[in-house]
This record gives sequence, structure tokens and C-alpha cells, in this order.
Amino acid sequence: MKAYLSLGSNMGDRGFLLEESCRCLEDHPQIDILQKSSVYVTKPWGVTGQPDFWNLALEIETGLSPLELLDVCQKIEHELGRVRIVRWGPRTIDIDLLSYDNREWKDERLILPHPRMEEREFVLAPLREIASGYILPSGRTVSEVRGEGEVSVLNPGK
Ligand code: PH2
Ligand code: MG
Ligand code: MG
Repeated sequence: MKAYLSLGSNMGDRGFLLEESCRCLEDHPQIDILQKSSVYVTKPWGVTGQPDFWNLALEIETGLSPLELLDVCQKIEHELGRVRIVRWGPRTIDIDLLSYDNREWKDERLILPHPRMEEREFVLAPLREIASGYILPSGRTVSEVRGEGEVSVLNPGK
């Protein structure tokens, strides 16, 4: 099954934490990373006055179910020392499921597709880079929609 993930970090060594998260995902026998976006430096969305985030998006192929995949993501967050005191506040690493096989899912642990992805440029910009034709919940493609918030590529041209 094809799934899209959004990763973000704004505490500690953000580059290392993103790389290490990708490595842990790739190490899982039932996860293959098909595409990885550039790293984007993004202004905090929701709660301002915290350090800038580094964000990226992944396209993966997985044999895991949505909840099994969520478990793996949360385990990696935990292993990389995730601390979150405030909702939308600073965190070492956040791994969010954006979509899974274009399926809809709604329970207390997981909502798919991610309900707030369309407003957020820190989610859309990396996704646009690896999946410009991806169809958002509104029916528009990710290349047609611009979200809120300032973003820039970390190492343009690298
Ligand atoms: N994550 C949030 C809240 N705000 N802002 C940016 N720029 N990047 C994020 O990853 C982010 C955020 C909640 O998970
Ligand atoms: Mg998040
Ligand atoms: Mg999260």
C-alpha cells in the first residue's frame, strides 16, 4: 500500500532527527521509502514564538495496516526522545500519516486523510515536490493549493 508521511522537528539536532527517523522507517521490514522530499525550513504554524521547524515528506510502500504504521511511527518518535508539552508546541520529532492508499479512516487514534493538511504549507510544499498530482481532500491536486505559512528549502540546488 502507498502512504504519505509528514515529518517535522524543531528541537535538538533537527537534521539528525529527520535522518534518523527516515533510517528507522527504512529499517522496518515492511516499509520501503519510495520518495523523500528536500528538507524545508518552516515558520511554526499554530503556536508562534517557538524555533523554526524542519519538515519533509515521504512516499512509502508498506504492508502494514494504517494502525500498525501509526504504531511504528509513534515508536520511532518515542525512541528519538519525543517530548511534547504543549499541543502544536516544540517537539523533537513528529511523524504524521497524511494518507494511506487513498482510504478514509476515522477513529480515536487516527483520521485519514490528515484533516488539516490543506491549510498548512509546511505539509503541502514537501508533498508537492514528490507528489504534485496527489489529490487533496477538497478534490484539488497539491500543485493547485497553497497553504498558510512561510517555507523555504534548506539547501536549494543540493
Ligand atoms: N507541527 C505542528 C504544529 N506546527 N509548524 C511547522 N512549521 N511544522 C510542523 O511540523 C508543525 C507546526 C503540529 O504537529
Ligand atoms: Mg503534527
Ligand atoms: Mg503527530
